[in-house]
Order: sequence, then structure tokens, then C-alpha cells
Amino acid sequence: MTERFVSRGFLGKHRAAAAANRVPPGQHAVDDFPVLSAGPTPRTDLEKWSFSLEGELAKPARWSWAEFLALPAQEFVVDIHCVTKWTKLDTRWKGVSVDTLLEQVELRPTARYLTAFSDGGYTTNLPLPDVVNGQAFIGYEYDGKPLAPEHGGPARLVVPHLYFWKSAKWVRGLRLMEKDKRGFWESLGYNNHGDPWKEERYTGD
Ligand SMILES: Nc1nc2c(c(=O)[nH]1)N[C@H]1C(S)=C(S)[C@@H](COP(=O)(O)O)O[C@H]1N2
Ligand SMILES: [Mo]
Repeated sequence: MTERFVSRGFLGKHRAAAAANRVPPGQHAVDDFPVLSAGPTPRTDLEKWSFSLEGELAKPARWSWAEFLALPAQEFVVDIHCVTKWTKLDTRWKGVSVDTLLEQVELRPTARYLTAFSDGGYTTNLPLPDVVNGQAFIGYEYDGKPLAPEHGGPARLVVPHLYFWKSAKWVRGLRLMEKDKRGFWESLGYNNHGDPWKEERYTGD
């Protein structure tokens, strides 16, 4: 009994230490999932929903909801970090990797940046190298259930290695661009890149 208690305590501490290494500087881990939206939650009829790739491509691409669900999907277990200082470890999603989407189109050599755009008008900008090689996905299930509207359902971009404002909720497409263009929060003083491990929170960090 005592032995079991001790070894459990040890494992608990071990796990706590491992988790601490996954919390970036200035952040703290939370168990709940806070909701942060700059405006009201848009409700788009799935019949009218589509996802588009546009901009610096040989030809734009567009998927209906049914077509999007038919794309190869993956499960992702990732840590997310909000600039308001909460970190949530081991969030579990199902969605389509941005790599899978980009495989379906022909990028022009001029495609170097992108803007994710959403219902409601939210935008966020990213360099192309930050969304490839398994680093970003369009998530439509969270914790085994359809993604809740307040968390960006029916589908949101998730870019776990950058602060969570880069993970556009209610995302409707990605616009590939030659030049970088600041998105919603990036124009209002948030850092253009947003790496939580470098504490790139605000412009000038
Ligand atoms: N479309 C849209 N996406 C958005 C936002 C928003 O206001 N609108 N807020 C961003 C910010 S600042 C954060 S921290 C996360 C919050 O996601 P959550 O509400 O699921 O926690 O969404 C990001 N994506
Ligand atoms: Mo945020």
C-alpha cells in the first residue's frame, strides 16, 4: 500500500515535471478551455460552407463540407498557448493537415505567405514554412466531438506551435501571397509571428 502510494507520488511528480517543460515562459497550464472571440459567433449553414485555397496558385481550389470531410483526416494531440497566458496540454483534434490541402494544388513559386480568412471577417497571417510539414491543420472535431461553434466550429485552423490567435476559428480558406500582410490582431499590436517559446507576444518583442 505504502509502496504503491510512493511510486504513484513519484510518477505524479515525474509527470508534473515533464508537463512543466511543455509550458512556455510566462504561461500557466489550465484544465478548462477558455473561449476568446473578438466578435459574435458566426453560424454558417453547412450547406453553404466551403473551404477555399486561393491567391498564388496555378488554379484556386474549393471544397464543400461533404468534400472536405472526404479528404484524408488525421488525429492530432497538441499543446496550445494563448497570448493571454493560458496553455492547454494534450488537446485532441481530428482534421485535415494543411500539407494534405496543399498537395491538391499547384503553388506558384511566388507563394511565400498566407492569410487565413474566416466567417465574421477575422484574418491572421502566417509564413508558408510555418504551416507545412505537419505543423498546421484544419480541425473539425475536438475531443471526439464536432468542434463547438464557440471554439470555431464547424472548422478552424490550428497552428499549435504559435500563439493561439494564429488559429483562426470559423476558417473558410487560405489565401497564398507573395508578400506578408498583417491580419486582425497583428494590425492591433500583436506580434507578427507569435512564437510562444520566444515570447513573441506584441509588436517589437
Ligand atoms: N475567427 C476568429 N478566430 C479567432 C479569434 C477570433 O476572434 N475570431 N480569436 C483568436 C484568439 S485571440 C484566440 S486566443 C483563440 C481562442 O480560441 P478559443 O476560443 O477556442 O479558445 O482563437 C483565435 N482565433
Ligand atoms: Mo488570444
